[in-house]
Amino acid sequence: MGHLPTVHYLLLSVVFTMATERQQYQVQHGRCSYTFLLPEVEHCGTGTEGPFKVSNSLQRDTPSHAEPSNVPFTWQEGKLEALENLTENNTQWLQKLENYIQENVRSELEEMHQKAIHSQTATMLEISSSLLSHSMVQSQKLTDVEMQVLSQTRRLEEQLQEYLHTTSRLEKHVLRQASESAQLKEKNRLLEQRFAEMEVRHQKELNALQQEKRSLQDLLEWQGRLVSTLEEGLVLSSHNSTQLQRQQADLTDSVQQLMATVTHCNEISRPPKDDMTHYRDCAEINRAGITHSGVYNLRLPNMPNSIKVFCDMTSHGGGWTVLQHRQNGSLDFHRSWTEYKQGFGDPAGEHWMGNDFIHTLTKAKDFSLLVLLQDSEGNKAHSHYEHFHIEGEEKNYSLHAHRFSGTAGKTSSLTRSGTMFSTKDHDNDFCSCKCAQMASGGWWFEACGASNLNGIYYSGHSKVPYNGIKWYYWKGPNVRVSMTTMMVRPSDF
Ligand SMILES: [Ca+2]
Repeated sequence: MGHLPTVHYLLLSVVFTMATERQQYQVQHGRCSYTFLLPEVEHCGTGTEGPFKVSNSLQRDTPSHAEPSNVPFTWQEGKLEALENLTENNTQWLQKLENYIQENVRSELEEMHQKAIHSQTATMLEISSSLLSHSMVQSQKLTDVEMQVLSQTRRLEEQLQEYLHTTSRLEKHVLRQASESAQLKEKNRLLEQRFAEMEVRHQKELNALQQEKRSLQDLLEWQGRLVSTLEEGLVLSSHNSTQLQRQQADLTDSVQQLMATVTHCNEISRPPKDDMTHYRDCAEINRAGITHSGVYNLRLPNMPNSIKVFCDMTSHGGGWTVLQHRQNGSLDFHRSWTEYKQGFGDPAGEHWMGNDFIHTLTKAKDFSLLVLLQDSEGNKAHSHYEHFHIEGEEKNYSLHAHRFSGTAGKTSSLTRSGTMFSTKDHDNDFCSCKCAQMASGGWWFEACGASNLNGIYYSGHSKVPYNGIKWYYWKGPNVRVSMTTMMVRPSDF
């Protein structure tokens, strides 16, 4: 219905054009123009053919003022009829025009409608596209959210699995703990039972021990009484022992007096040739023509008694008085100061002459010392000192030996001059220790020195210990010495 004003406007425009032009009509509608040709009236000629002019102008309801009012009715009727026909034609034409216009308008409307539809469609498409893109974005977001949800779900599932696993483990642990707890309870019960049994047993034992203790106390009291009795007996025995010791001392004195008497008788009854006992050393005996090695008596100056010595008449020219000799280890050399002072052993075998005799012998004149050695393999060597003597007991038998030579080492193994003699009960060495106890035997120990011919005699093939016989610079500390001899002879022999 909104198109009706437009149609009226078109009609007015058509009317206006028809009034201005003849036979050809043009309608302008927007950018389009429409041209129409109207049919000519057959019975109406041009102005020259009659007094009535027929034009294609619009029908007028009122007659023109120029026309005369005295025109005959027939002609007027004819004219009216022609006008009616014309009007009818025009009306038809207008109807056609209207139809045409309506048709065109409809097509326009349709076109507009189509355009509107297109526009709306485009808009809709645009909206759809926008919606689609929006939908895609939303879909992407949804996908992301879905992925996140899936990830979360997966993680939760994993955590759930882990929790389940942990729970299972904990359940097992709890079960195991419960089992162990039950076992422990059982053990505890057994232990308590055993403890109760032991307590009973210990109580019984304790009772028995207490009874035993009482018995022992009784026994102890009885033993105490017995000890007192024994002590009294011991005092009596000691008194008897003292008496016995006195009797022994008296007997010893008697024996010594008898021996002195016997010795005196022997000296009185001995023939004059026994005056050899007055030789002061073996060199004198040798000089006297006796060249057989053996035991001889010497009488040293200022010595009350003679002394038996061994004279070596063969080695190194003979005439040697032997001070010390070892050959088989049969004699113990770990002796006291007094024993070394007086001498010990048998001159025919292993012996020590005695420090007092050595001092007396070597102080009388200038002596030389010869040391003979032999190892377990039979190898022999010697060390010689041109000058040798020892001092008296007041100077602890200090050693003096000079002018060394020989085959038992290029260096002297004997300690330097001035070294004092030490025994296990007299420590005169230069060591904070006690060399005589460590190294064994009596010797001129320095600290403790390179020699000790009075050490322990070791046989066999094992390594020689520190307390063995030692002459260090001969073959070192490990040589096994099987024979030693120390002997002196006047330097001028
Ligand atoms: Ca010492």
